[in-house]
Amino acid sequence: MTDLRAAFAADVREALQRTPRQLPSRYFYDELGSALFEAICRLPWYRITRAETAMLSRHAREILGPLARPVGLAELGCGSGEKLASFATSAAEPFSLVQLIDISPAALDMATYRLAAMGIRSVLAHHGTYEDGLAQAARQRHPAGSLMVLFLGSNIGNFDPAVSHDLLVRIRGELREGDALLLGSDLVKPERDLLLAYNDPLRVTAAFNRNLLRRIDDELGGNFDLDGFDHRAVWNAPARRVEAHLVSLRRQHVVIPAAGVNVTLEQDEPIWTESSHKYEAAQVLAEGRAAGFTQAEQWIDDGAKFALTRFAV
Ligand code: AVJ
Repeated sequence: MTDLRAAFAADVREALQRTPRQLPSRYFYDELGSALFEAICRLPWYRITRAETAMLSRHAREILGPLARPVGLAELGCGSGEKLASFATSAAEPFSLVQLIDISPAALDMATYRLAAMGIRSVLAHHGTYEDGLAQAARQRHPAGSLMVLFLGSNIGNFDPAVSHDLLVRIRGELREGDALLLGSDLVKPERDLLLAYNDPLRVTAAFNRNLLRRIDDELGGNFDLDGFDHRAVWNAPARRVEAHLVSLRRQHVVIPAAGVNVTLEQDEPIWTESSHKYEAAQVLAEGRAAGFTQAEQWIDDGAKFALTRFAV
């Protein structure tokens, strides 16, 4: 068994044994999952990607303004690289080095290809978690100028407050004076908008969620019956997050040989697969400060309710 598959198996086992049962959202992004996420980004009800891409393009020069040249970029969770490409086009200046970090090899290939097609060839791709990729990116940064870490798309929203704080501290710890973090955060908005974004009428998000079971069946020999689960999105107001669940439609036995899992799910029992935290704009600034960043500038899309914040060291 490869290391990656062993880690997948161990994480699935650990999460399914919790109360309530869970599965880790970072495993959504196999090849099919990444393609389904790309489709979600094009749904009219899911506005994050379009809003952020437009802001990155509109404010590129301002965002880069105070950074020492040449600027090197490192994007955590670059996905297909579409946002980075649009940022680079609008920036209209060369970057010393662009580093891509993603958990999905398919996404890294796509992003590298996209940047190469634009003539950006000083690219390093790091396959792995944010923590490992970030450490790699710091080690391999271009010696001159500054480094800007991009953590976009409200990817930070998948983490509980304590974990996201630790991640911001870790990012801050890898940066030097003159460097920056560009953080994309989805803001609190009316519940009906949130539920449409995470339970879309085309059911693409439901497929994205269920694909995690399909992946476990394929890669770990699981016996999940995809028709035996309903996708459910709920707004947890006190915790300020949308939660995605897969609800067991009947009492059923789940066996995943490669993960050593043998459990019984009751009818209506949920498996909690994802949290997408939503923020107040001022809260984002406070969290940056709590992580040790001293300066911040923020751009807000009032229609989509999305914030881009540049934290400087
Ligand atoms: C990529 C984690 C930011 O939480 O909004 C989209 C993933 N899940 N629809 C999010 C997602 C369901 C997305 N992030």
